[in-house]
Amino acid sequence: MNIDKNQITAHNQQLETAHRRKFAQLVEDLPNHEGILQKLVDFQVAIPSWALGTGGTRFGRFSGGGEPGNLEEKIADIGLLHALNRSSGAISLHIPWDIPKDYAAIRALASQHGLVFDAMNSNTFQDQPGQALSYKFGSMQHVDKAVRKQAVDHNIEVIKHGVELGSKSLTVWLSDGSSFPGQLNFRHAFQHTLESLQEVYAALPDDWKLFVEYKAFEPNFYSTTVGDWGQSLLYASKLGDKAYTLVDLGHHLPNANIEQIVALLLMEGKLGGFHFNDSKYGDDDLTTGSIKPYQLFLIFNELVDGMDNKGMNHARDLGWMIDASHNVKDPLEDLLQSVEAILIAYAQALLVDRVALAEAQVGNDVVQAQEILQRVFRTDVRPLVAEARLRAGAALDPIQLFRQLDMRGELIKERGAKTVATGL
Ligand code: PSV
Ligand code: MN
Repeated sequence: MNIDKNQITAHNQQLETAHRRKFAQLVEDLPNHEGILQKLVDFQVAIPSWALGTGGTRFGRFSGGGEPGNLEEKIADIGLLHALNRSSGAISLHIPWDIPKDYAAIRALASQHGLVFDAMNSNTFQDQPGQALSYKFGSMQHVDKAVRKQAVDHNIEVIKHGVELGSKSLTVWLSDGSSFPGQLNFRHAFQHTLESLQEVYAALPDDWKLFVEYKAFEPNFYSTTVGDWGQSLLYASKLGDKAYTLVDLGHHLPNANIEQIVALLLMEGKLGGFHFNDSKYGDDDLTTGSIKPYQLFLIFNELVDGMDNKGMNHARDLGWMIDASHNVKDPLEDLLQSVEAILIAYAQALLVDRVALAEAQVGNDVVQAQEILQRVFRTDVRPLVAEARLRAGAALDPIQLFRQLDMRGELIKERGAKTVATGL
């Protein structure tokens, strides 16, 4: 199903008077809001092809109905999101869950929806039907060179798919590690992984980036071979200029100071990509901003500060993606909520008075530093984000419109109630 422009206009007309009032009140004290609005309009968050179905846990999966059954339908779903919020203009594919059969047709369909192809994701954490060798004991770290080669070849294959689609980056997330002490020689595992990554890196086109994603634990529960930002940075540094660390918010041990991690990675020019989600306990895959919105704001505060310090373009110079797919919400509504939370945190970070904050820091004025940050965090910037949407031709309230038009009902009519999207 498609959303008609007129449906968006009609929806916006219903809400416009109330919106205008709230927006005018908010910007009374914000002299620079025009520049901020443009940044919000430009900011795009990629949607992963595996987040469009209801996620499962190892205990079960409860499909919500109308889930996309193939890549074309996944693109259509992201097209719907983008039509509703104009901030989801990119798709990130996971191979082999979404192998494109006809590149030209897939490219044409994506561009019809205003979508570009963000980072490609390889998968050596699952065995695929017919696969010669198993990843049970790891892929790039494996003691058997033949397994490592299979993992390297798969990644090179993923790059080839990406080149055909116009993607410019590859994200490598490895589940490699060990579950019991003594299982693994850590040095050998690191060395094998590095050598494997070097082979993939050698196949990377000149204008591509390689993102090395880390994760503290799961599915391995004793050690992970790319377990934290230090290890990821070590690989990325040894690989070369086109290799970067990718930060997934759910991949840290509890209470990790992620804002400090991103500040230092940016300082080193080694932060490449970002996976948004939220969590209470681990890699919970909850909606971004649903549990720790203050942390999200603090992370964005460092992102904006660090990118500005390097003269980076906020919208283009890092890969922004949502990586979440939990098991109880409508996945499309959930993604709309995540994008909204990201834009709110970004808008708040843009509002931080950096001159005053620097003064407070130099003066060791701890109280004032906290006041500056929390003043912004406690400001309701939703009218600013809504205004950016209005200017971009999107809906003032995407979730409300999604429900008004009974889009899930329409998708179920189109695709059936028992469809299950590929993914985890
Ligand atoms: C792993 O937990 C991860 O964050 C990686 O980015 C994967 O590619 C993605 O989730 C989907 O499994
Ligand atoms: Mn991730």
